[in-house]
Amino acid sequence: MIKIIRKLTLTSKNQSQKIAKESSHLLSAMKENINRRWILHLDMDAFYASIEQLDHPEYRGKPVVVGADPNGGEGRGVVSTASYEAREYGIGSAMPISRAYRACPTAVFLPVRMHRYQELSAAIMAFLRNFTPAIEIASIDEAFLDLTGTERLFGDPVALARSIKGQISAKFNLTASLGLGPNKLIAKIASDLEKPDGLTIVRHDEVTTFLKNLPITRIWGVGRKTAGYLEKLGISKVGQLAEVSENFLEAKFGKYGAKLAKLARGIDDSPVVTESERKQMSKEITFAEDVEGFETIKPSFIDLCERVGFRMRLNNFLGRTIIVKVRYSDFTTITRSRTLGMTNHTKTIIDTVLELIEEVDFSRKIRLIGVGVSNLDANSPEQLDLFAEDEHELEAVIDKIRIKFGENALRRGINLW
Ligand code: TTP
Ligand code: MG
Repeated sequence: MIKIIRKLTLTSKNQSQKIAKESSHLLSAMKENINRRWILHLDMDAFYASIEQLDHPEYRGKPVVVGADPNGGEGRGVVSTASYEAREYGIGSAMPISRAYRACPTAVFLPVRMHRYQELSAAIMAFLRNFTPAIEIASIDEAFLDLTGTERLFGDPVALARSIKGQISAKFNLTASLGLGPNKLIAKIASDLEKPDGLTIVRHDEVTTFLKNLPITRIWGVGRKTAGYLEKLGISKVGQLAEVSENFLEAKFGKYGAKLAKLARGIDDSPVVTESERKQMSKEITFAEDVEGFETIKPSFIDLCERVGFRMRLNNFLGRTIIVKVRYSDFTTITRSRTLGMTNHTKTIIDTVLELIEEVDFSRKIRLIGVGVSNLDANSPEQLDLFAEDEHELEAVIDKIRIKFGENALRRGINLW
């Protein structure tokens, strides 16, 4: 009897040990799964300029600058982007167009053909949706894809990233740079590292080594001011920043400091936010050099309105509140907003923004401007048809025709405003 009891106790002890072992395996597998996200970031190379070179073979291999009219070096406004050939001359986005002209007067200077870029952007994003519904369209030429759990359908995420890259260049005749990593931060840094036409894979156990020697400005939110302060302390590499205590950074930079400590260690839990989960659509430009004067800055505001409006229509969104943001060179920031009826019409956004910025002081040097629409509502297709009766909302329909049949199918009066 004693033997039997002992045996029973032994069995149940063994069993409970086995169960404990299994559940700890399960837990760590689950934990690992949580930690084992695979995020892909894709960013097209020299997007506007590459499209110009695609549409005009005679511009291929030449320095191409897309943006404001250089007007023989007297032009106002800024560069939207430059081809990699033009970058050799030090030309880049947000630089005054007059400076770009001085750097390379023989470059091909072209105006922005926003509708053409939007048309290709829409096609590329639609293609990317084939791989995962968890896609965050971060800008006109940039998206995050959460590939976690897509293995069963598409196999290894590393092979999938390679295949997506190949398919983009085969389908669209444009190159993209991709970064694959355990989170958005790493994926974004990775996609930028080997531009153009790059593919950088950072596996989960490679994060620390990957970040170690990168400059701290690669980390989200580390701008001139933060970097300047840290550099005075002798911290210029991410690896050095990762050794600074979270408490210290929090004491110095507040809430962002705590986040910064995590980012420096490669920790970023931020989710890929799909368009339907988005609370606000906004777009900002940080000028390469601080700029002043309404006439200089107005085209950039209009450009931002175009980009925000298109993305809203692309995603069937309507929004109520239009917001503008202006950050001066001393980092003081002002925002102005106005709440209207529901809209996603570029002209309404532009009209409202132009009214809102009437109160802005353009005689001071400006570092950054932004345009956003909040109070968003997903629009149903039925609503869209209803609105289409209205002249304003016709634009949504026009976009769709344009996306389907190409830019020349319908052309909007370019100087509508
Ligand atoms: P980016 O992806 O920042 O630049 P890019 O695609 O031209 O070059 P890269 O190879 O470095 O990615 O921006 C995408 C497009 O957005 C760009 O082609 C033009 C537009 N844009 C502006 O109009 N103004 C700006 O200040 C920036 C940064 C981009
Ligand atoms: Mg790009």
